Amino acid sequence: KGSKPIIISTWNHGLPANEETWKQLKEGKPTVDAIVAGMNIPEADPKVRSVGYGGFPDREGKVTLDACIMDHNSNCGSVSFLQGIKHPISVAKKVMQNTPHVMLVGEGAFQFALSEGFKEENLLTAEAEKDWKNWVEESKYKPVINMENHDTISMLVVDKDGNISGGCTTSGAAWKMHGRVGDSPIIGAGLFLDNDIGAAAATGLGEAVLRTAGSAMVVELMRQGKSPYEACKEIVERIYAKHKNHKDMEYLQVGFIAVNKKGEHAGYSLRSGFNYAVADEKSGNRMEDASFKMS
Ligand code: SD4
Repeated sequence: KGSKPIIISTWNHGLPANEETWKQLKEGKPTVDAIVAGMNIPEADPKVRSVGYGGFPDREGKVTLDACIMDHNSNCGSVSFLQGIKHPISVAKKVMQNTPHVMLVGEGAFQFALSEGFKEENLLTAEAEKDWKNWVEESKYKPVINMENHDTISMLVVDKDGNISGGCTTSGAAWKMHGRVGDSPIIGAGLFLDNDIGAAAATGLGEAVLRTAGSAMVVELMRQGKSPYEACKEIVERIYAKHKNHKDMEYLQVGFIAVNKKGEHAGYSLRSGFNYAVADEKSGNRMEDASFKMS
C-alpha cells in the first residue's frame, strides 16, 4: 500500500510545506531544493510559533534556530544555535553542499550564512516578545504539551525513483536555556535516513529524543523488518520506559514520523494530539492523526 512519490511532514504547517515541495518535485527540481522550498514556508510564517521567524525565544529573549537536511547519498548539513537568519534549513543545505563539514553552530554558522549571501534579520516578533515577557514574570520551565515544544517541522520524501531525503527545522523548545540545542539539528536524533531502508524524524521534547538516538533507532528497526508503524511505536515505548520515572515525564511528549523505501508511512506519539501532513498521488495532501500510547 506504499506509494511514490510521497511527502510526509509533521504538524499542520506541513500542509503548505508539502504543497510547495510537491509542486517543485513535479517540476523536476532536485529533491533537496524542493524540501528546502517547502520548509521555508513555515520558517517565514510568524504565526508558526516554533519555527524560524516568529518562533518563541529562549529565556533571554533570543530566537535561536536549529535545522538539518540529509539526502539519499547520506550527505548531511546542519546548523544549530543560529541567530538572526530566517531560513536555517537553507543554511543547512549550504553547509551540506559548500563545506567539508556536516555541522556549524552559533557564530560560525552565522558568519557562514552571511558569506553565502543570507541577510541578518530580527526574528523576534512583537507577539513572541510579549509572550516572552509574560513568561519571564514566572520563569517556570514547564513546556506545554503539543504547543510550546513540539512544533518542529520535519519533512521526509521518497521520490518517484525511491530515493529518500529529509529535513528538519525549528526554533526549539520555548524558554530553553540560552545555548540549548535539541534533537532537531542532530543527524540520528531529530532526523535520520538510510536510502536502502527508509527515513524517520522526531518532534517533541528534544532531550528525550537525544537520550535515545530516536530517529536512527526507528530506521534501524525498519532495517530489521519492522513496518514504519511498528518501528515508531517501539521507539516511543522505549522512550516511555526510559522516562516513566524521570523528572521530564510530567510534560513529556515525543512523536515520530517514518517512511520506508516502498513509500509506506506512519506516525506515532507518546500522547495524543500529534498529526502530520501526507501528500501522495492517490489521496492528495491531507492531515493524518498519529496513533499514540496515552491521552
Ligand atoms: C526541540 N524537538 O528542540 C524540538 C522541539 C520541537 O518545536 O519539536 N519544537 O526539542
